[in-house]
Amino acid sequence: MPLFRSKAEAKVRDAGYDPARLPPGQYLTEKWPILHAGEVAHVDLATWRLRIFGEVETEVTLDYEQLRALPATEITTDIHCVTRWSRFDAGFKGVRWSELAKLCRPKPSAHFVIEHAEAGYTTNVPLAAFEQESSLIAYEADGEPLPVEHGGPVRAVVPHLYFWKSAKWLNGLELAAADRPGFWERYGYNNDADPWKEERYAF
Ligand SMILES: Nc1nc2c(c(=O)[nH]1)N[C@H]1C(S)=C(S)[C@@H](COP(=O)(O)O)O[C@H]1N2
Ligand SMILES: [Mo]
Repeated sequence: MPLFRSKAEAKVRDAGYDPARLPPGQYLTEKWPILHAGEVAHVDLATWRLRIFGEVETEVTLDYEQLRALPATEITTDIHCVTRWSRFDAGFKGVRWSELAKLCRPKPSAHFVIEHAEAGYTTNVPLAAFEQESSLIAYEADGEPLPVEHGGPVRAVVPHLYFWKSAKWLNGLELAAADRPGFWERYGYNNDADPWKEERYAF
């Protein structure tokens, strides 16, 4: 739809951004939409754990304090939802996969990560996606503790893929030898989810 595309690009230009930052079929939103299946999960910080398991030499379980004690990284990134909104310059702070890899030591057979979240939400990505410098296990957004409606206390942020690949209310990272479709992937979303290739749906 070239008309929609040019309108969306014009809005990006008017907002002072380079239109080249907008992936095909997306539009810019200034606010941060809240999107998830089911209810907001209310996670108790005291009992929250991140379990890293599967194809690892050492299974690791971190509580919130232990996660916060690891070297942190801050990123500013654009995020893209498959429902077509994009938000620019979202700020996140958290821990890179490289830090967690030092603790769990992935086996050579580990090629995929299944993100596990509250209420059974899962999503699958290649381990290589997690290894990207812009991917984080995030506990802050825009300088504040991650709001519960955006997945607090801890969510995944894999911003180069459509945002359903970034599980809110994260509680597990399963390293897997073989790929396994997650929640939306089983409902026909594209397994690869590259917004620049418009990999929205499987068919
Ligand atoms: N646990 C969980 N994480 C989830 C989802 C979900 O339904 N449950 N939805 C995904 C989708 S489709 C999007 S676009 C983003 C939205 O994140 P936001 O609400 O912080 O914008 O969360 C992703 N992570
Ligand atoms: Mo989404």
